[in-house]
Amino acid sequence: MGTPVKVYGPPLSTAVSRVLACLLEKDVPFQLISVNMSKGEHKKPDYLKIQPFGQVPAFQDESISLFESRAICRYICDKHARQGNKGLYGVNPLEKASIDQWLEAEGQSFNPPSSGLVFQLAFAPRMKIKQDEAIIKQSEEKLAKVLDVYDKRLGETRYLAGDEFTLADLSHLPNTQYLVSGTDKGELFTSRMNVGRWWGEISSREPWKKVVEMQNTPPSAKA
Ligand SMILES: N[C@@H](CCC(=O)N[C@@H](CS)C(=O)NCC(=O)O)C(=O)O
Repeated sequence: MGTPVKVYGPPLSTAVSRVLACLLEKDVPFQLISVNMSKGEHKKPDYLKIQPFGQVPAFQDESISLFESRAICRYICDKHARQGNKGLYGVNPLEKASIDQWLEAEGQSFNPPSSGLVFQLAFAPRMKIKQDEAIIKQSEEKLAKVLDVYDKRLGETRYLAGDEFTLADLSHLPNTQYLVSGTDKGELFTSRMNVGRWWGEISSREPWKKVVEMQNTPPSAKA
């Protein structure tokens, strides 16, 4: 077995947790490297060499450093196509096209309103930042429209890209976890029959449960 890949950033970050979920689905050993964001470590020159935007996660494997959680997940799946969950990123161009389409839908349509809500409702109070009611209202309305499309799709197929769990579903886990478990907006998901069924299925997968466990383990309790 080679050297474990390195993931920089806290599991509480949605983008970091996306990469962790992918690594666990693919059975890829990793080393999680702490980046203390409250001390601004993600803006320090050494860190900016591997993540020039000063965000988490950053990722290193062999000679490559990567940023952007969805690009990192695609790389992990391509490199380790034959291990762990082998169908996570599809096994042929047709499957990959559908997975990529729904991954893009997540990044372009689902993520903007859902991450807006996560920030306003879950992070702003912890950071003692005043919540912006206009952003909350606008994000909720936008997310509801996206989830109507998802509900129709998930009435036709078990998962977004077809009948198997893929990277497209996985990529929705981080924001949805916060909204369902940490805010009063969970009904956006659970009140929609097919979206609610889908959320129940994707959030009960062992790799994701492990990520949630990591999020709930205080840094001091980690080995
Ligand atoms: N599109 C990026 C987003 C990364 C991102 O927004 N990370 C947040 C934490 S979830 C962050 O580092 N925020 C601190 C900052 O922007 O200064 C990805 O998916 O990796």
